[in-house]
Order: sequence, then C-alpha cells, then structure tokens
Amino acid sequence: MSGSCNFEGCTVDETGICALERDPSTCGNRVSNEAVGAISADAPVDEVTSQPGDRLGAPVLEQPVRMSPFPSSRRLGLEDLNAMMGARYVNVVGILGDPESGKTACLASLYLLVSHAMLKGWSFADSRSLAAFEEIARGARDWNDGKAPEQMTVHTELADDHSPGFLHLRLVRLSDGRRVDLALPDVPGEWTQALVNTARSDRLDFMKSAEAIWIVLDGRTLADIEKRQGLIARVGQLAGRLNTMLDGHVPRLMVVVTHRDLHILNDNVADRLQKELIRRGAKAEIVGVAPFSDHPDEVPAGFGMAELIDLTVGRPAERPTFWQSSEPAESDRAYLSYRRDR
Ligand SMILES: Nc1nc2c(ncn2[C@@H]2O[C@H](COP(=O)(O)OP(=O)(O)OP(=O)(O)O)[C@@H](O)[C@H]2O)c(=O)[nH]1
Ligand SMILES: [Mg+2]
Repeated sequence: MSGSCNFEGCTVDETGICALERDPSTCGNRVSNEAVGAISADAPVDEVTSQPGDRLGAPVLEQPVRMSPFPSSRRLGLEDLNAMMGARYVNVVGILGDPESGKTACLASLYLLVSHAMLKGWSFADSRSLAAFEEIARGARDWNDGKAPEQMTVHTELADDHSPGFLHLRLVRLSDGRRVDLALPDVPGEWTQALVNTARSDRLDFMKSAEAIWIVLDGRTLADIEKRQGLIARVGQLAGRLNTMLDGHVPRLMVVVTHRDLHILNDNVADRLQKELIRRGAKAEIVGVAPFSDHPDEVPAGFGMAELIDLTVGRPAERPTFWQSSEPAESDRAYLSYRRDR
C-alpha cells in the first residue's frame, strides 16, 4: 500500500503504475478519488446525492393496490354489461313505456316473485344487482298499519340521464334446467316520450343488442275510451321509430298491458292494437300483467309475469329423442317362443 492508495501492495507512488492496471486518476482505491469512487461504483452521482432530500416525508412503504372485496350490487352500467356479455350469453331486454305505465313495477314484482320462489316455471340462480332490486322493491314493503302504500314504486330517476342502469337476474327454467341471464334496464318514461316525439334514440343504443323488447302500456289508459285511441296511435309511432332505429331488425316485441287487476283487456282493443302494429310492419304478443294488485283475491299480485318471462326467453327448442324407445310389442315375442311348445 502506498501513501496515496489503499490497495495492499500498490506502488503507484513509486512507479506511477497502478497495481490493478487502472488509470490512477480514476481508480477508486486512490485516497484522492475515494469519495468519487464510492459513489460511482453503484449509482450516478446526481441520483445518490439527491436521494435523501427526495425521500424526506415520503411514505416508508408502498401502498398496496386496493381491491374491492365484493363487487358492487347496484345497477350495472354499460361497461359492466359489456364485460358480462363478454363472459357469458346475456339476454338483453329493451323496456319502453310512458311514465307511470308500470315498467319499474314489473321489475320489482319479478324480483319479489322470484325471491319468494313464486315465479311459475322458474327459479332464482343469481343476481349482480341485488341492491338495485332491493331499492326498487322497498316501496312495496313499507306498509302503514297493514295498509298497502298508494304507490308501490316511485318514478325512475337516473343519476346519469345519458346512460341506462341495468338490473341483472339469472334464472333457471325448471322444465329443462336452462340458465338465462337477463339484463333488464330501468329507464324513465321520458326516454320513450323523447323517442316517440323527437326521435331521440342515442340513449337507447343498447337496444340494438336486445333480444326482446317490452312496450309497457298502462291498462287504465287502454280502458279509458277517451284516451285509448291516442295511446294506440302512439304505440304505432313507437313501432315505426324502433324500425328506423334498428334498421328494420326489430327483435321480438311484447306489448305488456299492466293493471290487469283493474281492467281486463278487451278483445276489440287488442285487435286494434295488433292492426296498428301490422300497419307499421311490426308484430307483437300482447300480455296482460298485474305486477301489483288492488284486488288480490281476484287477481294475485304478479299475475302474468311468468308468462312474460316465458315469452321473453322463448320456448324451449324441440329436441329429437336421442335413443328411440323400442318397447317390444306383444307379437315380437313370437320369435323367443319359437318351438318352446315342442
Ligand atoms: N294496482 C296496480 N298498480 C300498478 C300496476 N302496475 C303498476 N302499478 C302502480 O303504478 C305506479 C307507477 O308504476 P311504475 O312502475 O313506477 O311506473 P314507471 O313506468 O316505472 O314510471 P316512470 O319511472 O315514471 O317512467 C306505481 O305506483 C305502481 O305501484 C298494476 O298492474 N296494478
Ligand atoms: Mg320507473
């Protein structure tokens, strides 16, 4: 080791040659280069000298990435619906109808029926929007001293008036065990009015993926002779708008007439509705429902909802018998009995 070098046996002071064959002016073992050497060995000068100042007040540990323990069970937005549709087959249903016609009531009633195992032919499998269903069904549960509330559901208002909120329900069909995922939008009646009156359809773009569309009509309006014709004409206009919006590819239509507990749809009115739809190039099934009932002894609450779901999902496809049964007829045994009597 020489005076200016820490390396054992180095004679750089005497010979001018570094024992490690390095350039003496940059060798880290030289006393004059030590500070620089220590720094340059590991990191750039700037980084090391600036570090202590930068770390002051900084968190000691990295914050772990937070994951929500349970997915939200509120209404699904369009992104949630897209993600779900990427993972499994989803039956999107379009639900249209004037304000107060009974759209939300149908959804609340469907949820109440299925949650009490009372939806004929169907059983509950899952829902990603239980909180949203609970929210719309809450009104039907708050009874005052055993008296039913005036309004079972309240007018639908969305936090974002530009994008719909969907309710999800997975049901199992008891007849064949088929599972269906229904995506049911709960949108305000004003959206239907805007479509009919001003052809505003941007918010209803999701209907292009719909497998069935419910046009919900207030049965009381159809029963009222003064208002009836106006409503039938508007249904025709709506069918025309749908035809334009969906480029002629209108999915299965269902005209859902609510308040079946108060009024039975007259055959003559049903005919006029059908004629109006045919005039517009549309075809629909008409279903009378009573999501809630003011006369539960005559028409139970939830009347017609199972039929509506049957129609929405479609009838089960006829499957050919895989292995034909071949029961032996009486005479077939003749071969086995051949000569037995001899
Ligand atoms: N008795 C009886 N009441 C019903 C029936 N259908 C709906 N209602 C009531 O009619 C009112 C209006 O129904 P909603 O389902 O809230 O109407 P909506 O179409 O969702 O209306 P908006 O959200 O304003 O577009 C509610 O108080 C329901 O309880 C029915 O078949 N029978
Ligand atoms: Mg509503």
